[in-house]
Amino acid sequence: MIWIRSTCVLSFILFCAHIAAVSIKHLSEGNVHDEDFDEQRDISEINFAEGLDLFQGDILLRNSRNGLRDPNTRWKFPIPYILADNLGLNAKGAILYAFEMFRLRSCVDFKPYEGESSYIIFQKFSGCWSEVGDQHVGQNLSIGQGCDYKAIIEHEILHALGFYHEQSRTDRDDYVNIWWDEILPGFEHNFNTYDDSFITDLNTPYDYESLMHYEPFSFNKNESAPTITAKIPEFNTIIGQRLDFSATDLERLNRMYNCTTTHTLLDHCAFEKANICGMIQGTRDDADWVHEDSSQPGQVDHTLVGQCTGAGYFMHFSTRLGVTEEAALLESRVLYPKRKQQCLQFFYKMTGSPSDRLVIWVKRDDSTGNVRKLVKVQTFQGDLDQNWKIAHVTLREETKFRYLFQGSKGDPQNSNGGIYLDDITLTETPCPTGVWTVRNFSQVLQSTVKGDKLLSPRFYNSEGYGFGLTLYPHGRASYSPSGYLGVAFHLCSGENDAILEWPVENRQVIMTILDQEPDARNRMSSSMVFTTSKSQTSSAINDSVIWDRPSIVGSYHKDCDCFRSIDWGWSNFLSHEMLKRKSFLKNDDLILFVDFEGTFPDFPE
Ligand SMILES: *[C@@H]1O[C@H](CO)[C@@H](O)[C@H](O)[C@H]1NC(C)=O
Ligand SMILES: *[C@@H]1O[C@H](CO)[C@@H](O)[C@H](O)[C@H]1NC(C)=O
Ligand SMILES: *[C@@H]1O[C@H](CO)[C@@H](O)[C@H](O)[C@H]1NC(C)=O
Ligand SMILES: *[C@@H]1O[C@H](CO)[C@@H](O)[C@H](O)[C@H]1NC(C)=O
Ligand SMILES: *[C@@H]1O[C@H](CO)[C@@H](O)[C@H](O)[C@H]1NC(C)=O
Ligand SMILES: [Ca+2]
Ligand SMILES: [Ca+2]
Ligand SMILES: [Zn+2]
Repeated sequence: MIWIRSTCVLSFILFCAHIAAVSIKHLSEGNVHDEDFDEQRDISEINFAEGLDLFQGDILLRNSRNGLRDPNTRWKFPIPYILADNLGLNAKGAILYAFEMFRLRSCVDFKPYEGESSYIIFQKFSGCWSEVGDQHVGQNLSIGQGCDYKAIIEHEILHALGFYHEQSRTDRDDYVNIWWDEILPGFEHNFNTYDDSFITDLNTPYDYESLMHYEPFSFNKNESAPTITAKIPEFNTIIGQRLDFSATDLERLNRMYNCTTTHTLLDHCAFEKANICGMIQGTRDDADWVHEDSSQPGQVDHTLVGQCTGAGYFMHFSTRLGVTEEAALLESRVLYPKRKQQCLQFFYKMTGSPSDRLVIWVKRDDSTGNVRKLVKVQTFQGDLDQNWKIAHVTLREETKFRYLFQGSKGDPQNSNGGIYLDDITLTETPCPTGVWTVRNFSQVLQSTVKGDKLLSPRFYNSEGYGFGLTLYPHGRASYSPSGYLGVAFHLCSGENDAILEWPVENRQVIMTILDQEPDARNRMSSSMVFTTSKSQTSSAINDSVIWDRPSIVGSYHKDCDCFRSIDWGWSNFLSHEMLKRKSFLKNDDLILFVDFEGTFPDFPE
C-alpha cells in the first residue's frame, strides 16, 4: 500500500493538511467486528418509535395556535437558553455546535439564561420536538434519545424560531403528492396544510431542499412505500435532507428576523466582482496581484469549477518574470473581530518555482488607532502541484485588523507559473484540526466496492492524542442499504501515548464532509458529532473500552506505522446522490475535517 502525502509546509502541531492519493484497502485482516456504527434516523421515525403523537410529528401546541404571521411570537436576540441536567454530554455538545451554525449564517444568537421571562430549556424527554415561536413563558425543547444530531437540533430550533414544516405550506399540493392511503391510520393530521392567513412563505418558492421538509417515508405503514413524493421526481432523493439549512431556509430566517449580518462570518471573497471585495493592492511593493478570469487555456477558477468552464475569477501573481524576492501584497479591508480567534480558509495553488512563497500576515492597531503593525503568521512554499488546495490559518486578533497575502518570487528564471488565490472565508471559529483531501474521488467510487475503505493520515489534537478517519466509499460490508458514503473515527497510537490518560473519554468528535460552495453561509456540509464514553466497548476486544490505548486495543497498520483503534461512525454519513448534487466534489476532491477536543467545546462568547 502506498500513501503519497504532501509534506507539511509548516510544522504546525495542531494542523496539517494532507492530500492522499487513491489507495484502497481491502478488508483482509479478517476482523469481523472491526467497527461500531450508528445510524441517523429521522425525527418522525424517532418520535413514532417513542409512541408520541404530536401535532405534525414534532410540534408541541399550546392552547392557541400562533402562526408565522404573528409578530408576538418573534424572539429577541440573544435567546436565553438552559441545557437541562438530563441531557447527555453529547447532546449538550451537539446543541452548542448547532448554535454555532446559526451564528455563522444569521443574526440569531443564544446566551445562558439569567432569569428572563422568555427562554428555551433543552431537555432530554422522549423524542425530538419543539413549540413554535416565542411563548413568552419559557418553553421546553426536547432533544431525546437519537435526536442529538446537528441537523435535527437545527430543525427543532427553527420550529422554536417560528417555522412550520415545508410541506404544510398552503400551496404544497402544487409541488408534492401526498399518498393518503399509505399513511398510518390516525396519523393523517401530520400532513395538514395551513391557510395563508396563518402562515406566510415570506415570498419564497417551495423548497424541496428545506431542512423543514418531511422525508418521503414519514408516517408510512408499508416500509417500502412513500407517503410524500416530489412532483419533480429528481427531488425525491432530496426531500427530508438532514445535512444543514438550505439557502431558502436561511433566506426566510433572515427575512423573518431582519438579519443584516451574521455573528461569526467576518469576510468572504470569491473574487467574482471587479471590486475584489474591498481588498487593496499594496503600493510599496514591486508588483500587483492580477484579477484574472479563467478564459485562458489551462486556467481554472475555483468558485465555479464544474459549473461553467472558462468562467469565474481569481487572483494571480505570476512568478515567471522579474527578479528573485519581488513581491506583491493583497490586503483586506479593516475588520472588527468580536472573539479572540479566527480561521482564515482559502483555496490556493502554487504552480511556479518550489522556492516561491505565499506569506500570510496581519496588520494590527499600532496603538494610535492606525492598522499598520505587521505580524507574520504563516508561510506556504511552492510545490508545483497544479491543483487547487484548501488551506487554513489560525489568527488570534482581538481588535481591528487586516489580513494580507504576500506573493514572493523564488526563482523567476525557472518558474513557469505563479500563485493563485480564490474562495476566501474568514470566520470567528476555530480551524479544523485534521484536514484530509481525497483526490480523484469519482475514480475512487468506480474502483471500490462495498466494504472497501481508505484511511486518513494520523492527526494530533491539542492534548497530543493521535486520531484518524476511515472512509467507506460504498459503506460497510455489513450495512445493507446501498448508495452511501460511510465515515468513521478511530484513535491512532502516537508519540505522546505514554503520558496521556487512557481510556480517553468525554471528548467531542466532529466529522465533516465539506460542501465546497464558496459562500460559507450556503454550505450544506455533512457533519456528525459524538462524544467518547467508557460505555463504548466492543466484543472484538474482549469488551474493552474502544478508546483505550491503541497499542493495546488497536491493530497495527503499516501506512502510518501505528496502531489504529476500532472504527466508530456512520454508514449513512452522506448519500451518493447528495455527493453529486452539492459542491462536495469540486475538482473531484473530497475534503473531510475532523476534530477531537475537550469535554465541552468552549466557544468564545
Ligand atoms: C487523478 O487522475 C489524474 C488523471 O486521471 C491523474 O493524472 C492523477 O495523477 C490522479 N491523481 C491522484 C492524486 O491520484
Ligand atoms: C417542561 O416540561 C416539564 C415536564 O412536562 C414541565 O413540568 C415544565 O413546566 C415545562 N417547562 C416549561 C418551561 O414549559
Ligand atoms: C408495500 O409496498 C411495496 C412497494 O410499493 C409493494 O410491492 C407491497 O405489495 C406493499 N406491501 C403491502 C403489505 O402492502
Ligand atoms: C422587521 O422589520 C419590519 C419592518 O421594519 C418590522 O415591522 C418588524 O417588526 C421587524 N421584525 C423583527 C423581528 O424585528
Ligand atoms: C481476548 O481474550 C482472549 C481469551 O481470553 C485472548 O486470547 C485474546 O488475546 C484477548 N484479546 C484481546 C484483544 O485482549
Ligand atoms: Ca502592489
Ligand atoms: Ca473565483
Ligand atoms: Zn419538525
